[in-house]
Amino acid sequence: LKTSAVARINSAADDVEALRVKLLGKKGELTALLKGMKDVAPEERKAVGAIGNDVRQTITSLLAAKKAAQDAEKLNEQLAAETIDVTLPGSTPTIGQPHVLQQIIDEIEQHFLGLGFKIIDDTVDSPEVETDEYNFERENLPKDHPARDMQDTFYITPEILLRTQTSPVQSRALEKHDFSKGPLKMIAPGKVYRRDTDDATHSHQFHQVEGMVVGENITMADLKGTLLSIMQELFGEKHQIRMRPSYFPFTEPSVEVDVSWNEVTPDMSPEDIEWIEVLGAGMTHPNVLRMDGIDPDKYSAFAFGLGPDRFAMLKYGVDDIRQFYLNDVRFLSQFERKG
Ligand code: FA5
Repeated sequence: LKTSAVARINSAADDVEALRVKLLGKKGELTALLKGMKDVAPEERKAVGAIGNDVRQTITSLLAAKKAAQDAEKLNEQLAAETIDVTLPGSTPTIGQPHVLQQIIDEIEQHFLGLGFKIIDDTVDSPEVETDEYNFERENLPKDHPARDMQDTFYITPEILLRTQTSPVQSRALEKHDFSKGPLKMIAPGKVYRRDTDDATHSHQFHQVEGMVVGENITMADLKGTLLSIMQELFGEKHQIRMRPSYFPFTEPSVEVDVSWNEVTPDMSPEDIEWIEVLGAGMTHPNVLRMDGIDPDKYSAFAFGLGPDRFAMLKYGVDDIRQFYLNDVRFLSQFERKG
């Protein structure tokens, strides 16, 4: 048995375990042989038993060695098969990027941080679910004010609504501001909602960036300079801005701001400039300051509300605002963040 077992183990192709069962298992060949012990004369049993043990040990260690050799061979084969061929062309993994609207908002934030503005934390002081009081009343829009119709509103209860503008953040920021530490200079980016019918330039959900500066001797010139700086940052030095008289209940005077779509050069006549409206702004109404506990004789303020969705449309030539909200990767992947 020993001789034949050694030969069989050496030539075993793969299933060492099956061979072990065959040789040493309960119904195996060695067991069968040892069953014959009962016929062996008692004085020879010891010697025969020793031979049996020797055979078992030899077979066991040979099987173990064979198994180890086979495992090593398998491992080598696997390693050879898994070797990376560095000469094969690589496949580029898809890497995500911030949404194009977030990119515009980031650019606006960076610009205003550079001007010393603070950004209002939109998780704490800039709620999307607002009260009628902050969204309208504190913005000089009492319940029966006709200008409420300018912004069609999603009401949750008669007093709670989805904010139609980021302007309520003005009051929330003012409440927390300590004027002994200097003027308030803030921006507040965020989402707003209106019951507008969606079309190419209107979405029922869009973004605004509110801005406000409150301090002593703040003038319309400060407002104009601030808006000019952000427009030129986003659209380039050669673009002009134009302020047109407008109406908002919370600012007096109020303006709407156009940015020149084409670049303006000294030799151009005014008729050649193409203007596009991008935001609303003005000098904060004394009523608003008073409701926020600020003395309008001591302080003056300007505020603006700009629409990053419209900015992105202009900047990238997107002709339908709904594209921003469809989450089509083919569309969004065009706007790779630069730098
Ligand atoms: C306001 O919401 C005022 N709160 C802005 C303001 C703030 C004025 C502070 C004065 C002082 P208006 O409704 O015009 O204003 O909206 C401002 C900007 O939001 C618009 O210029 C436009 O860029 C954008 N916008 C308005 N409605 C939509 C809409 N349905 N879809 C996309 N963008 C919109």
